[in-house]
Amino acid sequence: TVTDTWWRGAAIYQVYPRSFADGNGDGIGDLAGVRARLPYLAELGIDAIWFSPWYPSPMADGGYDVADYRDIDPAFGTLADAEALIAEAHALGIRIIIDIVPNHCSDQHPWFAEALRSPSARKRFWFREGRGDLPPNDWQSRFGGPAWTRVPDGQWYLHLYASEQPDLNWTEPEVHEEFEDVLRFWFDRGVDGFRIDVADGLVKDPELPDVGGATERLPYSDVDGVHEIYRAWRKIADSYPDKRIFVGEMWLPDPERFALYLRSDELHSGFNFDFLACPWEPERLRAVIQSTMDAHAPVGAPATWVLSNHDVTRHVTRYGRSGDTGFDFADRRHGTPVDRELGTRRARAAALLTMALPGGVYVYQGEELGLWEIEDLPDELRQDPVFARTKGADPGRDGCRIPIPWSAPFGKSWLPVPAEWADYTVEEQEARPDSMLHLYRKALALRPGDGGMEWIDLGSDVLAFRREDGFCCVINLGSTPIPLPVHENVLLASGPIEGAELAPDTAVWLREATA
Ligand code: TEU
Ligand code: CA
Repeated sequence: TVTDTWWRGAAIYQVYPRSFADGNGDGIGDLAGVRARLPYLAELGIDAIWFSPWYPSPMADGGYDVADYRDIDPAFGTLADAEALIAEAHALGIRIIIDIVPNHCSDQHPWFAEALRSPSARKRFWFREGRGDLPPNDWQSRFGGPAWTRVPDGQWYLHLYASEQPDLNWTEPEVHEEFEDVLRFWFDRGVDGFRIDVADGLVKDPELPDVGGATERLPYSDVDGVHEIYRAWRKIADSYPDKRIFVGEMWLPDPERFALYLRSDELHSGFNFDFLACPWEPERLRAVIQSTMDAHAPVGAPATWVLSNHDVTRHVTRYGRSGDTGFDFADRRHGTPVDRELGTRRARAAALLTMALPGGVYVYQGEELGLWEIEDLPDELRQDPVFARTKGADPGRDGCRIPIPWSAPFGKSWLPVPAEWADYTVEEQEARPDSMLHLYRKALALRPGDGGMEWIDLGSDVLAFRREDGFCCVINLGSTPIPLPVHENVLLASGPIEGAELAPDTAVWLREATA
C-alpha cells in the first residue's frame, strides 16, 4: 500500500549489483539476476531496495565513477531491464532507491574528456595551477595519496577519491541543472528515491585552503552552502506523486550538524553510521542509541540503523575481533584474530537490536546470511582502488563485496566465493530453521512500527527498551546469563532460551503481559 510515510520505518536492503546475482553466468551480477531474486527479497520482508550505482562506468571504484547518469552499465543490462525491474518490484510492494553520485564523475564522463581536451572547458571541475611542481594545496584523497592529479599541460585537478573520479564544481549552475535533470529522469521512470553519495562533500570552500593538521570542519566537507542544493532537490521530489525520498550519506562527527541535513525541506533521512564505529559494549551502545534519538527528535526525522555496508568490514567479523574497539578505517589493517562464532552470536543479537529500534533499518546484502569479511583474498585479485592507492597498506573493501552464495557449487565470479560458504548458501539456510536467514525473515515480519521508545533498567550489562503495545527488546551484553522476566511472552530470540535465562550476547523480543 502506498503511504506517505512508508520510508520512516522502512527496512531497506542494499544491493551491490556486481555481487548480488548473476543472471547470465558471466561472473558479474546483473539486473536479470536481481529480477529473478525479487521473490526472495519479498519473502525476506524488506520494504525497499537501494541499488549501489548501476550506471555505465569503467568501474575504477565499483561504479561510483559514473560515465553516464542516464543509462545502465551494459554488464548489468539495459535501461529497459531497469524499467522492468522497477515495475516488477513495485508489483511485489518493494520500492526502489538508487544511488546518485554528485560529488564526482568518472574521468570517462564526456564532461571530463572535454575538459582534458580544452582548458576553456574546465569550469565544471576543480582545475588549478600547482605550487611549483607541487599540488595546489595539501588535501589528501580519502583513498590515500594526494587529492590532486596533474594533466599533461601542467594543471592539476581535484579528486577526493580515486584519480579516475574528478570532483565536480558545484559553483557552476550547469552542474546543478544537470543533476536536477538526472533526478527527474529517474523519478519519471518510477524510482522512489535516491541515496546521495558523499552528500556532505559537494560544496568546497572556494579558497581551497590547506587543511594542515585539522580533522574537523574540513574545507571540503559539510560546507554550509550544500544545504541549498538539497532544498532545490527536495522541491523536485515533492513535485512527484507518491512519496519520493532522499537518504544522504554523510560521515560527520557531530550529530547536530548531521541533523541539519534532515530538516523538513531537505533530505528525508541520512545514514547513521554510529554502530559501525561502536564496540559491542553496553554503555557505548546505549550512548550511541540515545545520542542518535536526541539528534533526530528536534528535526522530526526518523533515525536509521546500519550494521554493515559495501565500505566497511562485515559486522560478523568486527564483533568477533578480540579486543573489539569498533570499526575505523584502520580496522581492515589490524588483522587481530576473529572468533566467528562469537561474532555471529553478536550479529544475531545486533539484528534484533537494530530492528527493534524506532526508525529505518538498512540490511546490506549477505548480512541476512551471516556472511563475514573475506580477509585472505590474494592481492592480485583485489580491485578496490583503496588497495592500490595505499600501496597495499589498506587491503580495501573487496572483502565485504564477495558475491552472494545462492547455492553450491559456485560458478565463476569477479571475486571468488570461498568454498566454506557452501554451508551458508541461501539454499542451505532455507532448509535450516535456526539459520540467520530465518531469523531475519521472522524479525522483519515482527518488527515494531515507528513509534517512540523507553529504556527499561535491568542493570548496566543489559540493554532493554519498550516500544508500542508492550513490545520489549532485551539484550544481554554481559558475560553471565541474566534472568528473564517470567510473566512475559517471548516473540523471538537470537539464540536458544534456556529455562528463564538469557545467555550472554543474546537478544530477545518480548510482549509484556497487559495488567
Ligand atoms: O563513500 C564515502 C566515503 O568517504 C567512505 O565510505 C569511503 O568509502 C572510505 O573512506 C574508503 O575507505 C562513498 C561510497 O559509499 C564508496 O563506496 C565510494 O567509494 C565513495 O563514496 C566514492 O564515491
Ligand atoms: Ca552477469
